[in-house]
Amino acid sequence: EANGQLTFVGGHVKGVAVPCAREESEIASNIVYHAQYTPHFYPLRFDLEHAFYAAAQSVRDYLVQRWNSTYLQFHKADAKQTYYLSMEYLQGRALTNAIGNLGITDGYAQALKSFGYLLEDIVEQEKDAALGNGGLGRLASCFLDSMATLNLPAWGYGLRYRYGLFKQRITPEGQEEVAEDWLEKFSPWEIVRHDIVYPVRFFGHVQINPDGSRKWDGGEVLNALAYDVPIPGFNTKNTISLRLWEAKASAEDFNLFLFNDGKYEDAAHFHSKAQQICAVLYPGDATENGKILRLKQQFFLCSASLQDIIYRFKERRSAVNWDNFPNKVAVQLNDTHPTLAIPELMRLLMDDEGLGWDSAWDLTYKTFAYTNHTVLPEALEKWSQDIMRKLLPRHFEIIEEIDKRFKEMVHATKKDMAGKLPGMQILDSSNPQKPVVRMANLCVVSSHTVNGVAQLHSDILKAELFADYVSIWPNKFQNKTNGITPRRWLLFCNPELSQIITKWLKTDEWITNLDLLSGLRTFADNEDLQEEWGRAKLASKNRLVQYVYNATGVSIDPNSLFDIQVKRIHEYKRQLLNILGAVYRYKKLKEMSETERQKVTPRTIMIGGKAFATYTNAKLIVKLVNDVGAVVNNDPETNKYLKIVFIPNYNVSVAEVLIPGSELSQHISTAGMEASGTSNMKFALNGCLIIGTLDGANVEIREEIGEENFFLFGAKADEVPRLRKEREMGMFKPDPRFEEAKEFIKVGTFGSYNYADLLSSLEGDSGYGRGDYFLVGHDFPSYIDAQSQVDEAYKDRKRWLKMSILSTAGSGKFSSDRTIAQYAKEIWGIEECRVP
Ligand code: NBG
Repeated sequence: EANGQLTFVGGHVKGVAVPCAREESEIASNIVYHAQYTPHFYPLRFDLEHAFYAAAQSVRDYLVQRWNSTYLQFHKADAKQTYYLSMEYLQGRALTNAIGNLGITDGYAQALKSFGYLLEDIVEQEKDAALGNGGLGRLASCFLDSMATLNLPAWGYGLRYRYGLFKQRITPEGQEEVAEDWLEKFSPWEIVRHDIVYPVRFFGHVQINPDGSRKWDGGEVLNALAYDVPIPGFNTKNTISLRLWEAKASAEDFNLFLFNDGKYEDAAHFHSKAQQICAVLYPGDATENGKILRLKQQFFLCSASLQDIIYRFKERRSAVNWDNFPNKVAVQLNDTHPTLAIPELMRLLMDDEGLGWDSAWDLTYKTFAYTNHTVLPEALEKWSQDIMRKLLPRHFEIIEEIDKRFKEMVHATKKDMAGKLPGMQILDSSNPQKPVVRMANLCVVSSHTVNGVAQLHSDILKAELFADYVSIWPNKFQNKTNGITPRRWLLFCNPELSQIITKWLKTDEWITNLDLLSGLRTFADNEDLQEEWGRAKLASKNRLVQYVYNATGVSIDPNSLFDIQVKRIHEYKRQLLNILGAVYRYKKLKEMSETERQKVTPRTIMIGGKAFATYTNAKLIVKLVNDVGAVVNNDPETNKYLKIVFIPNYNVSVAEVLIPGSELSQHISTAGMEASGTSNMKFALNGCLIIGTLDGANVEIREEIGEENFFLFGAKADEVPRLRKEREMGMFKPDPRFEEAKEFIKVGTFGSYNYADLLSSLEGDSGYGRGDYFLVGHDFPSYIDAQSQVDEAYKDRKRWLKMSILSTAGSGKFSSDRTIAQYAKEIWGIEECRVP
């Protein structure tokens, strides 16, 4: 409007109900419309792949209208809004989720059937969007689902990586990484917003104006262009955005003169720089170039998102009163990767908007909150001061000033803590050769709230990593135990079990109020429920049998116990403990007579996960699992009783097949090292029992489902330091079974590859990555004992089914709806803003 206020023009705003087709015929004609009029393929063809794209585009139409209404609703209400900043999102596939959340799954199934296609096959056509690594990225995606479902004014910001997390191929040498081309054709969900573009600068210099104000100038400037992905809530019209930034150079940056002179690469220099930024997630950072590129990525996300947030803040009011900013904006930092948002907001407020330091700092402090997701030292980001100063000269000045003022504050108001400043300050120059910026410290000093992701983890943060800050700001630290969306992780991936739950609870309200699952406890002994429960599990197991066969060529027995460990491969997650246990099991089977073997509970052990491309030991673990499997699975004497399968290319879509079919899952990290874990919640929710340590969210899961339904083993977090010390002092005596398992590998049972290097990480007295830092040897005997208890429990089918029902019944707490409601109330201060 003339006064600059935003209103929507066009047909759909006033009084027009948001349509949502339920009729098969209307859906079918929408699909046909897209096949014909928004074509991306050869004309007059409509095979499975074409049908998927046309179907997805037609779903997007329904979403677009809801999406616009949601934007308008937030705009009109001028509600305080949360912006979730994350370098990672593991969205997976979107079709099942979208039609499920819209409640039009049956309509789509029928419409597609009228073209001769099965919805299940159409769904398989979609690429898995893996713009993330592991738990932290999938958590961000679950959070978006809950924000939309709870009708919260909240959004996600991320980067539109050209290639997602690599595709994992398994060869005789182990893991091979292949670029994952999720945008090979196009993504039917995203909408490019050609008019949402912000400049992002790198390098250059700081110019000091006559009045003392500062301006960052020169260097390289690239544009950030917005791509929006719709995030529909369940059973609501609210549809929020995941805004992903792509880097672009402008046409002026293309040097036509050089091009015509035959200097093609030079001519497109800036275009290639732009392409590098969003090429891949976590580019290798061993070189200085690699480090600069990663920092560029982080800053690119932060700068574009904050400019956009400020734009929207201004758009929603005619006169800007900056004091109001933290009443309208909350920014959540998903780990330290988006930390640069802090100095960037300071810069924008001071240098562009003309605020003084004190006001800018006050607003910044009230705006940001930070979630820590790990205590592992190698994951706590530290950036070289030299690189930071070069790439972001103005931000480096601001960080220096924040650090200086923090130290002054401590000297002035917390004198007793002054001695602790070397560990607390942001800039660490203790090594003059390698001065660094400690990003977690910057986050803690600049955020109003800091949280961990499970109770144990939050306690460790307060007692150890951030203990000194607690003395300064006792109320800054909170816990927000992670959660998972029950839509994707039960309703859609396990329809059989969902139907049974709805039938027995006589309501489907559990889908948005997961605590209601506790109602199943009353029926845990009921034989009819147990029978139905067992049948649903078997159906999922059969689907998994088929999947494993297609993916690996290995046939597995649906009547064996399905035992799964899937997660990123890391020494602290102890896939080595799992495989050593499996090797031990195999050796014992070999030593038994056939009559003895017949009494054994048959097992299928499945291990899956990706190893970081440069993480040598993790890659060796992948190879070892495959080598062990190749021998064990082909041993006619024992392979009725034991199979060991490596599941290649683990990702969100694979998880959706594995988790429903699982009976036992392993969450066996060294206590104190896994911040939370979230797959443990998904497995438990699907009636899978857990063998695990008292680590991360395992502690709370065990509390909720009952200790008698959890196979516990291993050292406790508070014992770990002492055990490491004893080990260093040469006081550790390994259990003979542990030695036996290692020896069985060393003698070449599983091929000619020499695993001495890998196994030596479990030997010697001390050191990170040596001297068994992760206490595999210490926990091995109790692990083997817990596994024997599993075997016994499985023989009693009634008991097992009861435990399985109780696992699901106790999983209510682990809904991301609960987690997000807590963030909204206790950190962000935002409220529901529902599209009528
Ligand atoms: C991971 C932790 C997990 C946790 C997820 C989500 C990082 C840095 N951390 O234990 O390892 O479940 O974050 O909070 O990815």
